[in-house]
Amino acid sequence: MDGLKFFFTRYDRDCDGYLSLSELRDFLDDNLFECQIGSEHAERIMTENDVDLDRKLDFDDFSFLLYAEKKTINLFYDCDENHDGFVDLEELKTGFQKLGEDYEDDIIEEIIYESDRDGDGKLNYPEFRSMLNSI
Ligand SMILES: [Ca+2]
Ligand SMILES: [Ca+2]
Ligand SMILES: [Ca+2]
Repeated sequence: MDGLKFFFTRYDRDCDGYLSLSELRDFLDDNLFECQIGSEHAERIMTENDVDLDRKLDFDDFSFLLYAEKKTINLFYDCDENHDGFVDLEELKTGFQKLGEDYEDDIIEEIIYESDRDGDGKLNYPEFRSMLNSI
């Protein structure tokens, strides 16, 4: 499983392998990519990407939609070792080590603190994304 698949599975609540309009709305409401596309655009996004007109998005459609985010999503997924949807201190430390950067705990704490907007001590996807943009 890769990062995109992970996100897709999280929003495919009834596990039928498709995002329905309401599942797509939830996805847009979470605004993971801070792209300013709110759920009011769900209909349009569905129409633009729903090639076979069954009013559902399959994984290929979803991958196409998120093509530009793919790298960041996979990096997040690699760091989030226990796949709970958050990157915590240990996971971020290991993530940096994989990239050849060995930081002390207090540096990692600092990095998390800078980007941890909801103050829960770990990074969700939007926080992780802004962290990458800031280093
Ligand atoms: Ca579904
Ligand atoms: Ca985690
Ligand atoms: Ca957080």
